[in-house]
Amino acid sequence: MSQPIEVFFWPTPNGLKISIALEEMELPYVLKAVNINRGDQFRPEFLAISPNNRMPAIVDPEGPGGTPISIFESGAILLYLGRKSGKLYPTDERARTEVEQWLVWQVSNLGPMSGQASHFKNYAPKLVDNDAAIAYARHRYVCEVNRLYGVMDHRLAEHEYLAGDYSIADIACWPWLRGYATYEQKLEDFRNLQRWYEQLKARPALRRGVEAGQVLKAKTLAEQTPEELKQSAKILFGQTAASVEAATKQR
Ligand SMILES: N[C@@H](CCC(=O)N[C@@H](CS)C(=O)NCC(=O)O)C(=O)O
Repeated sequence: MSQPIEVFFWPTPNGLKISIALEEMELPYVLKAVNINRGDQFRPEFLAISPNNRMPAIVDPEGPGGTPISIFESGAILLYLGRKSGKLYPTDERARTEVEQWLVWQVSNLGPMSGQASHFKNYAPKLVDNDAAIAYARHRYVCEVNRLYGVMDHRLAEHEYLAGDYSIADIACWPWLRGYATYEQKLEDFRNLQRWYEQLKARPALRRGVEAGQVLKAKTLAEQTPEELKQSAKILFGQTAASVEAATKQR
């Protein structure tokens, strides 16, 4: 039996991509909580494997040549897992390139734009007192997410999945669709996207990946003090180079 892959994880959309992929690929794994609300992403041992102070990251004890490897960035992790398992990432060059296009599209478009849309709806109003600026930013990102849903909807009108067969490209995108209401979108406006979303949601392995994240979060939050919870906005927002510098100096 191979050793489990350690996943440094919090159940946000970027984290869920990895637990879902591991379930789908039937690779053994263990989730290690990186509670980003508590500042775990700045812990020296985490920065050593994820210098961008963002989760997810993985350590595969049985990496290339049988020795450990660590990887950060969800896209790079999905590509690695696809190569390792031989699943959900085709070997044919044309098919592979198609998957890579949609995977890179997700990490550079759908994820960041949805994240900003959520920030200006859910967090900015509690952080700053400037309704006009917030309304502008909120509108800008909600429109961009809407455009991106349109792009996916067109693609899925003619394709069952985003890139050939079900792949790591679909897994990268799906967790970002879960919060469509948070990004102020109506899924029923995008019939093909809705069909794809529901189709994937019915997959047992995908559901197990989501469930594993929820269990870990509940357990970790139960251990967090109310004082720590109050500090989370300060930890998450307004990070600068100095935040990383200060954390790095602890190493
Ligand atoms: N491009 C990165 C983005 C990862 C990312 O943004 N992770 C967030 C949670 S979704 C995080 O770790 N946030 C911690 C923080 O903001 O300090 C990836 O795809 O892995």
